[in-house]
Amino acid sequence: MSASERGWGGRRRQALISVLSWPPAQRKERTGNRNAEIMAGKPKLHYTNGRGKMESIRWLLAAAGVEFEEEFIETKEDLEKLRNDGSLLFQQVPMVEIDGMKMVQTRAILSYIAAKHNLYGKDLKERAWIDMYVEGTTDLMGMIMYLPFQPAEAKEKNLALIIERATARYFPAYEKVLKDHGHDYLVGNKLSWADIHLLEAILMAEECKPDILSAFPLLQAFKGRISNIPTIKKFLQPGSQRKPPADEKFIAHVKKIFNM
Ligand SMILES: N[C@@H](CCC(=O)N[C@@H](CS)C(=O)NCC(=O)O)C(=O)O
Repeated sequence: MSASERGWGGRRRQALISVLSWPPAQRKERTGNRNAEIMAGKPKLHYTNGRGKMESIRWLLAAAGVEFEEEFIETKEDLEKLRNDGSLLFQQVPMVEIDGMKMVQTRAILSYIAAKHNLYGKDLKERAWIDMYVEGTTDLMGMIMYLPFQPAEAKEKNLALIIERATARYFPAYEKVLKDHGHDYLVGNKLSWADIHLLEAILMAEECKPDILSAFPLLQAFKGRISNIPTIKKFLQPGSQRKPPADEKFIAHVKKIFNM
């Protein structure tokens, strides 16, 4: 490192330390976008205190080893406040404050995080495969996510459909991918967003039917491997920011917030 680089680093550090000592309001007023980004800190997630569309974002951040804060929407008024503040581009959540942006649209948030943390392949083709695998798991998880919102009389039929789709459409496809290339991960022989998303989907599907992986030995091994990655292992432990499956009481609470 040259003396001038050291000097720049030192000056920059000093400047940052001095800026950080200002009260927050003054900091906001006096710093430009660049400093706002430097000091952006932990991403802040705005959603209910449940899984929904935010859960995959929590998973991806946790797997990438990124600490995050959560501000829960507990009432209709909390949601209205975000809307009135102009914080929600399409008046919807999930919303994530990250790197000076207020990001909405789950898929956009996820791909930003995946790219930023090197979980989105090394080239366009790897990205294309990751996208395809992620869309498949998104479709399966979407079916599972909406199950508790359905009327009682539709639930049994829809649960059977989820199990059929998981075991006859989605899991055979991922099992084949792992079998064909013989690698530990879905894409590029390296952990990616696709693996993290698939593990999330597997665990959700197992909540529907505990032995749902019985005909898929490679997916069973995959589940064990990916669950043991230290950041993911930590997220899977009690007390993490991972959310439990929605129960009746929570569904009623969410319906009130979103006027459903
Ligand atoms: N395409 C959006 C859809 C987001 C969405 O439907 N959010 C729901 C909560 S999970 C919402 O904000 N609903 C209120 C509304 O649409 O007005 C995404 O994937 O993030």
